[in-house]
Amino acid sequence: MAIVVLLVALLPVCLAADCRTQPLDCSDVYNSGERQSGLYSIYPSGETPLWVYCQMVSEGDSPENGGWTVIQRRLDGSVNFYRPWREYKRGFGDVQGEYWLGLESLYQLTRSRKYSLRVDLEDFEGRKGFALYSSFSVECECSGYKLQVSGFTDGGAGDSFSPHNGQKFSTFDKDQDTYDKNCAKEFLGAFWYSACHNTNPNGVYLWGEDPTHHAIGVSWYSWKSTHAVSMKSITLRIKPAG
Ligand SMILES: [Ca+2]
Repeated sequence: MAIVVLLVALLPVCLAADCRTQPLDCSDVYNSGERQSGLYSIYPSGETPLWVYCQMVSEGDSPENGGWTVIQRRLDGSVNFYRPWREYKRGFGDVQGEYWLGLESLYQLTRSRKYSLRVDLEDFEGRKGFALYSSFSVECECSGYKLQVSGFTDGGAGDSFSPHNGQKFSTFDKDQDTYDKNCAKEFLGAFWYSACHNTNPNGVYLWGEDPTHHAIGVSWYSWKSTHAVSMKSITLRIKPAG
């Protein structure tokens, strides 16, 4: 009996996932009372801190407020996004500017909670649009960091992400697409390419419309009906669903 009592005493007070003391993502930071968008540490893997940009408040649209974790951002072409697998796996860039959070962190986050995804776009004429997805997750590296995305809501930009549902992630040095060539090399990016893309968020930062090299820019086809127009900015951010 004494042993049983001792074992019970040694158990954590709470076994539920929400007993964590460190924030898993920006929604935890938000729920702790922070309302200022900016840089915060989160703990997707439970131990190692990761700096990210937390977008606490959206422009005017109150239902969208509440601690978004930015997982990808392009703003000004200051960071090179044509990088190998190991970089896309661990993440790169400047969390105050352009960056990619990292596939392993995306896997760790989305295996812990159910997330929604929002993609915000702005062109060089100042026009804005977005796309919202009620479900977003990334499978393990053992599955090629396969993408699961669904539940589209149109924010004026149309749906260029759902066509990539079910695809594995590809970089120029790891071809997991469904094309007989290498999509990452063809279109100078890294993405959940099929054969090949409806959007190229990690493509070449072009300064607006440039049809010189087909579909290498940061395009979102359903908004512009062409791959020749590259975005001024694109942000991918996630928040626990519901
Ligand atoms: Ca291929």
